[in-house]
Amino acid sequence: MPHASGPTPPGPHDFDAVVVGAGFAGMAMLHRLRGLGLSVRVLEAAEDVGGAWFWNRYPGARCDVESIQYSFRFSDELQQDWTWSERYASQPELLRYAQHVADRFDMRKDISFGRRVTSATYDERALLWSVTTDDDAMLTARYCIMAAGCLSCPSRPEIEGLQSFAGDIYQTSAWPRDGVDLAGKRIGLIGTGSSGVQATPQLAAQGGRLTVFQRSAAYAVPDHNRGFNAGELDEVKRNYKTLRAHWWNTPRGMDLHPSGISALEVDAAERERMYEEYWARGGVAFQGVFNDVAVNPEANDTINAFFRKKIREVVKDPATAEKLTPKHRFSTKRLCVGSGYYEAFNKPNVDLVDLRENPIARIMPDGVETAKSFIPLDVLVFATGFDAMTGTLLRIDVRGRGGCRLSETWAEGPATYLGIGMAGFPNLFVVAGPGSPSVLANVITAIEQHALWIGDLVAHMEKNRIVAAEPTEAAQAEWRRQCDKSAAHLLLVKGNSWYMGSNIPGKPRVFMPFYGFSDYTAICENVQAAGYEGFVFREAGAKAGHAAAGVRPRRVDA
Ligand code: NA7
Repeated sequence: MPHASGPTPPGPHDFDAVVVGAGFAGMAMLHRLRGLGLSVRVLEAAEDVGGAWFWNRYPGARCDVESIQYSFRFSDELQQDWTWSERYASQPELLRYAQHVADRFDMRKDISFGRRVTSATYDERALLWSVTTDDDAMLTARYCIMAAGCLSCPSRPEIEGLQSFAGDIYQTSAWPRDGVDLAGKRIGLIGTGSSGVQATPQLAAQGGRLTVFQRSAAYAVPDHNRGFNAGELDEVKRNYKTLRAHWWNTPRGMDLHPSGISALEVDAAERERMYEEYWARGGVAFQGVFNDVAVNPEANDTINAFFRKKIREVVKDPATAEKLTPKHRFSTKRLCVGSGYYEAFNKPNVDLVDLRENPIARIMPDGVETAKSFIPLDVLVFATGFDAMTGTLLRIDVRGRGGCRLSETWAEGPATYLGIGMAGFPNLFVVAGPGSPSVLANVITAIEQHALWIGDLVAHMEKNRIVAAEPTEAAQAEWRRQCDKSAAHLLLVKGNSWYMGSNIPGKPRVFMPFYGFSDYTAICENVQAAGYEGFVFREAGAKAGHAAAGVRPRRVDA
């Protein structure tokens, strides 16, 4: 770990740290940094905490990780007091949980709501970050922590005539706070990823007509959601410490009940029995069924065939069943979880448009014209996903040393070290972003690991009078190779998904996360044990600090 001395201590500043985003990542960072005795200001675009669970209020929105696992572990009192009502928590319950955490730890006093960060600029002389928001306010801080989420920059395709649509347009990821009255409406739903799959049965139940526009068919497993049996939660709470330690040491930071066996080492009857067993278990744990379905094309063929069979069993019309059968390999996109998806297409008021054979030609004021027909609509719902992992950070004008722009250094894809730091951007740290397990793990667990690690790094800097830390270019380049290597065996990297940037036209095709939570935590621990190998530290010089150039910025108050 090279040390360079020389810079003076930071000039006068508003806060020790600014955190961008008050979702679970921002809250975890606030808690951690406050625990170090630092002054922290969190800037949040929404009017409340919750991040993804504040915005994604579409009918049917629900977490695909079990609630007992999708929750913070940093406070035993918190996990003992909070009682989940369902195996998979709905959006309203998750939002209540986020609000409970904010209240319980008195977080709101350090959060400014309704302020979207527009730029973050590093002042090399003052060793400070200047962060501006969309109301033209600015604050300065020694550390800038980006906790803005991986799935928080919505993507809506440009379709000819969209502006002319006279009905209502909604996006699943920006659903109106007070809900929408869709009773009896003719609804067009575009997109059949996780959100579209969860929304479909709910929209179909509104009594009107639902037309689902599908580009890629979904692999959708039932969640078999339910309340908890008597004593079930008590048992979990009694064993939380052991359970959390076990989940922490898994490749996904959660329990997928892996069978540990190959789909090819059992005969067809046993394979079928196991698929049915894991189907009955439901949820993302379905992926634990065999250890090679996400890796080996031959094993993968068997799971594709199982889905084909399942869809045919459920969907009565064979032509619709065929359209609903995915043509891409299982695991090359994120597995969708939700109940009643395939069943919805048996309802007389639900239609499916396969956009591969019948693309949208244009949107008209009163509906959608496809290559083959016209579909009259009152409402259009976009469930078309996000500019994932990089979109949120890149819409902030981030400038580091020498004025270098993040948008330029990431032009070929995200470049980070451990997914946490970036060369050229001292003291800017990212929580659960690109280059880390984040979206390929239980994201709350991934967030907590980052909050701990970044907190330790900051504590080390404070203790040793280190005023600036950033990774070397070499460490960053090597990390790119490590990220690619982590996933090289997965079929995921051969497919088209938002993990690869494929859903956004013109986005570089790069595997953006790191695969393997437990491998990742081990690497982070080694880096830390080696004195933060890969980072360059700058220690405070002897001279007194000097003020930031220019006018002193207006302070951002709560
Ligand atoms: P996803 O999973 O990215 O799904 C988006 C869906 O929208 C997917 O079916 C896309 O088809 C479809 N899409 C995207 N662009 C178009 C256009 N131009 N025309 C038609 N269809 C389109 O986003 P979600 O919100 O469902 O889920 C995101 C994550 O949030 C999810 O993984 C959970 O973690 C929560 P495609 O597959 O690209 O052919």
